[in-house]
Amino acid sequence: MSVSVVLGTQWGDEGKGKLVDILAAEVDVCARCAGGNNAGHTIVVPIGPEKIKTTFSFHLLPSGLINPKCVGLIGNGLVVHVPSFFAEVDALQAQGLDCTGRLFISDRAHLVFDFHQIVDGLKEVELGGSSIGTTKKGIGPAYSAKASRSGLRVHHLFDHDTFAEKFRRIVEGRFKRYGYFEYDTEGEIQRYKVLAERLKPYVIDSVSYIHKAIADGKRVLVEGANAIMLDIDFGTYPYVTSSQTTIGGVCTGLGIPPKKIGKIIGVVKAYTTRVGGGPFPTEQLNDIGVYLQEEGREYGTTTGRRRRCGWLDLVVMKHSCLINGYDSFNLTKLDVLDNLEEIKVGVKYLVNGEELPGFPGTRAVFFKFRTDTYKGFLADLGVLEQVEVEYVTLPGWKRSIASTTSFAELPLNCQKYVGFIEEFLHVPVEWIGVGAGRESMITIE
Ligand code: 2SA
Ligand code: GDP
Ligand code: MG
Repeated sequence: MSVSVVLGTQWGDEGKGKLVDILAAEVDVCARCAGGNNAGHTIVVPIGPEKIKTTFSFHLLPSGLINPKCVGLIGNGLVVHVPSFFAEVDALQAQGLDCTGRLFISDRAHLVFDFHQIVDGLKEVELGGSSIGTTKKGIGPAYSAKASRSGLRVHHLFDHDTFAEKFRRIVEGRFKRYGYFEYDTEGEIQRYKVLAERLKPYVIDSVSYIHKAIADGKRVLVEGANAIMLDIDFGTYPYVTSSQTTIGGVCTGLGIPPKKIGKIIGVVKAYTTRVGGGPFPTEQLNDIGVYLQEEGREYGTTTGRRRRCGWLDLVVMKHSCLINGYDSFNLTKLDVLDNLEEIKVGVKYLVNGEELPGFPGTRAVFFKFRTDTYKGFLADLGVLEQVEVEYVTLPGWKRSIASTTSFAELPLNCQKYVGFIEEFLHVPVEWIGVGAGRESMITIE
């Protein structure tokens, strides 16, 4: 089957970009299906004859573009901030990566404007103490406009008069809702007239394009952005992003039927991180959290924010497997655990001493909670804030695995850690990340 998919299995930043970059050596098209430039993928690759370690940061563009033969496709499911798109194209060009003629955007993708970003910030202020902790890239407001059928899509840029008229109306609507904020509406309209000309060569009917690629036997790799726990349906709503970051989003975000999808690969960080607000049952607000944050260099690729850190949560992972149906895993950042005496893994959620049968919301259960009359955990976030996590403690391996190139070379306790995850989730680990560089990846045949 010619379509493979790489998805985040936790709260994002598992290291999807690095695997996509490696797999892109063997693919013809690398496509994004959801999200926008809220995503952040950092890839470290040796460049040129001197093999100078170079770091690339991708936000909106597909990470497969580092392979010069790979075409990048931004599907209909994305929201695109055009100035940021060009900023990324230019930054890659400055690093020697030319995307000319091999980067395309769907005519159906929705547009994110600066006013969406302003509104994103205003909405966060309105939420006060319960703010989401968004990236303030305008993602939520742009997807809200899409859902309420008032959004502007890429194709609208090519009918300037109609675009200008709709744009003015939309901005007026935002002023009515949020009060007047400083915004040069007419200046923006003119700016987009110029941007539209520059964007023209990138815009295609992405649905026909991807179907032709599949029919021609081209190998397509779909790069997931964010991750299941940030999915608008299956994540920790409302502390989620506004797109479908799960397997369904691959079909709706590119216009391909499920039967065309072959392999589904889940990227799992050897511990857990989360950026922004919301429940995080295995979070470690102690020395362990600080250790993971520092050893793992856990800072947001897009915003530079510190990521919250905790142990691997296999209850989350079970939920993740159920929704996305992974064929195999890439376990990443295993090297970050090198110096730990012992490593904990969350295996059960308990409420009032009783075990939940799964991640809240995966199965309706009826328990006594808060009051006798409250009838079910369902997907109530309040439950997640109350759960007590039961851990299994595994011994650490206390040596560096950074230069390991095969599974057999890994210390026995490290192999056991990998085996524990595989057995618990019934999904094989196919790759193991032991460092940030492209070369630091063990493939298990
Ligand atoms: P938004 O901006 O509306 O999508 O934010 C909603 C929630 O989704 C989270 N979110 C992310 N979580 C992890 N990584 C993301 N990408 C960047 C990275 C983040 C960064 O790779 O490091 O640089 O801060 C990402 N994008 C969105 C966000 O924290 C909110 O909880
Ligand atoms: P993504 O959003 O899933 O693509 O992940 P990010 O790029 O936002 O965050 C992952 C970070 O971990 C990046 O800085 C990567 O360079 C780094 N990384 C990826 N895999 C590994 C690994 O196996 N070991 C270490 N130490 N770093 C890794
Ligand atoms: Mg990221």
